[in-house]
Amino acid sequence: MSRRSPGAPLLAVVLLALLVAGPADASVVKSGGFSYVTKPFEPPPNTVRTLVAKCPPGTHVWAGGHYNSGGFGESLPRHSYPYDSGDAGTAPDDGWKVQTSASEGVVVRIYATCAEPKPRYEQGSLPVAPNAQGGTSVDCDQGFEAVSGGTSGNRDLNEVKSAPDLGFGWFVAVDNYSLDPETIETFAICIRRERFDAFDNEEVLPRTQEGHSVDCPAGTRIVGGGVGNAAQTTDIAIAASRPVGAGNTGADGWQVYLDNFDDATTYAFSVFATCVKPLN
Ligand SMILES: [Ca+2]
Ligand SMILES: [Ca+2]
Repeated sequence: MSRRSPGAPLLAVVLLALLVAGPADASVVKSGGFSYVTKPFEPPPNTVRTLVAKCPPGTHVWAGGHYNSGGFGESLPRHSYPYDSGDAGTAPDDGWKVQTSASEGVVVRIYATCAEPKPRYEQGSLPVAPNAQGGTSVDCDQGFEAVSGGTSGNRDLNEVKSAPDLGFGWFVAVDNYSLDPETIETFAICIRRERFDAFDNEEVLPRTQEGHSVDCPAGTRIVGGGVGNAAQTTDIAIAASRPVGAGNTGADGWQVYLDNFDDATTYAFSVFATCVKPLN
């Protein structure tokens, strides 16, 4: 990624240190009652891997995301979602997984926003026709707000939209590159407290990668985020979608990079951050 958010120089130094050391253990930044986990990987080139950032013991996942050091077309994330481990029960509260591929030498970072209060996890399924895009909202119960969401499933489909919807849920969409109908799993993570949003618009030109970030409102902390766009065909990939500035109060937010594979069409996109007041 060639562009960084204004708040990124310190982060860049930290990332550089990690790069010099090579992929290492997860780092955890604590702020406002949240544990922000970052786990770096250097996956084998051009194979699809599922990479994991685990929440610390005693915490549950509220959101997650991914970033990579590659440029246009050098990484193709398929799905980004909360997962369940071998703990008691089946709640996908244990951390964040991202299914992705990357070119040689590309470092991929997986992010998880974790906290002691346990959110409510809503799940659904979405059938998608061959060579088409399918989308759906995953609703939260009345009185809850969605702070994040995602999809999991076949590697021939990739997530292209993931954002708060106009109601009480989270909207996700995937492009199905396969010749078969496929069904994916969908997720929304819902909380019973007030959500503060930030969003802004950007454009991605044909055959390029574009990034954009938004900051949380003053007095709030980043939880999750995502991206909406009007691309209706298999033109777009979410190259990165991640929290930035976590622990840096007043300069935290969400960052998205999109790859536009179309030869002619410029697509507008919206970057969203979901933020809450500190938990403690
Ligand atoms: Ca679990
Ligand atoms: Ca379990």
